[in-house]
Amino acid sequence: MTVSKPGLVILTGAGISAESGIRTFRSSNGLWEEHRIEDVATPMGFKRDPHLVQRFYNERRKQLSQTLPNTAHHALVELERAWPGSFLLVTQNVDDLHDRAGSQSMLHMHGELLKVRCVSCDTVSRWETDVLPDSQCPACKAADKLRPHIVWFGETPLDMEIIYRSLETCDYFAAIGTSGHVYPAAGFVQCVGSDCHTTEINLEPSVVNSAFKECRHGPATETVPAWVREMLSRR
Ligand code: BJW
Repeated sequence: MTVSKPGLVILTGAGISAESGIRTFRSSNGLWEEHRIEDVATPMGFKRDPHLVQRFYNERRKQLSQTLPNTAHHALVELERAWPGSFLLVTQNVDDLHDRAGSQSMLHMHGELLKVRCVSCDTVSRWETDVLPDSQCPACKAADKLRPHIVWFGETPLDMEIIYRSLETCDYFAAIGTSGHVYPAAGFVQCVGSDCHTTEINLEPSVVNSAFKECRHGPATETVPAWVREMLSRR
């Protein structure tokens, strides 16, 4: 008898990093308060005022160095290491907290704060400090051509083919700490097969919560480790 190995896809959003001290986007004191979305998170905003956008991301890069992964990030690493089948973590977060916790099979679908992309040669490079007007691309040496390696509104998220393929075949799908406002991630729950068990884990019901078979609400540092323990006891 062959026993099939269960496939698991997990989507995370800003809520998983909230208790590490990174503000979520749509909370009352969210990041967007000081800036309009269209000014800092669209290609048009960058074209209009690149220095404002670079300053915004320089500031966020600095904030990141003052944060640490929390127990929810660590629990997902434990789950990945012990999971008997295929495992994919898709994060919308541009922070590096999953990376620092030790997640391996992971995609940053909205890009990464600690990377820049050269608009001249398209090379993506790691970048931990401020981007300044005279900053040069490490690959082609062009000055003033670096942009944040972030997927802004109207741009295509990264690695979508791999993500859709994994969603179509997975047995379990969980969305953690995401409000369900931003597509295509908000529609992932609709992309899985009808036998797939879908779980929402969020502080409160998201706007797409009715699409999930199971919903768990509460802070991620409590709900995620508890869910991981249950998933591993099912093996
Ligand atoms: C806790 C917690 C705790 C708090 N514990 N939980 C009209 C209809 C439908 C779609 C569109 C439309 N018009 C345009 C679109 C498309 C557009 C879109 O979705 N717009 C909507 C606003 C309507 N999307 C795009 O443009 C995307 N591209 C695209 O669609 O390309 C076409 C394409 C698709 C598929 C294949 C090929 C091509 C690009 C989207 C890019 C999103 N970028 C951002 C900004 C990045 C810049 C930056 O970071 O500086 O990414 S937007 C922002 O939202 C960020 C996030 O990743 C994303 C999602 O937010 P998230 O993570 O859900 O955060 P919050 O704050 O919303 O929610 C946090 C949740 O946590 C809350 O529910 C809290 O309750 C909870 N929480 N504390 C557990 N302790």
